[in-house]
Amino acid sequence: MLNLKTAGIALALALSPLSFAQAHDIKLGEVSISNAWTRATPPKAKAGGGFLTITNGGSQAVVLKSAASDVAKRTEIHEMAVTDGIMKMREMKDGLSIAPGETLELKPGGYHVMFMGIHEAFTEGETVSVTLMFEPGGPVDVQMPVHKMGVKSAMKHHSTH
Ligand SMILES: [Cu+2]
Repeated sequence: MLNLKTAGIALALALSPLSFAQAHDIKLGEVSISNAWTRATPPKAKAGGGFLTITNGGSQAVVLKSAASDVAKRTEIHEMAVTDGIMKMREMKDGLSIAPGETLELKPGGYHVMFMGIHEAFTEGETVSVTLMFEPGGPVDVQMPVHKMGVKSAMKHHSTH
């Protein structure tokens, strides 16, 4: 005879979801990609930024060479930095190199994926698809959930999940 109380606990464990961080992690060989996100844009916006965390668990450097997406005319890898007191963005033409053992966070105010000439505004709750080209490693498709307009981090904004 099955003990119903025990069966109930077993079922609850079986149904408990993976943590979201784990569910969103993407493995590309020794490289893992996590916490990919973007944020909503004003209706007439021409551009949007994409963010993610890249961890290189391997023994050689990997380079995020480029990015591509159907949502924009051009998709570039950018750096945002203060030069002579002015916040400026520039394209990282050679890509972003991630040393062995290094974790690099692309985030507002720093490195980011730049969607230029977006065809439609990004709407909170939707998802933006982007293909990232790593060397070595090749292309990997990443889904970026669209968070609230103006948020600085995806971490404080998990209520919609
Ligand atoms: Cu930019």
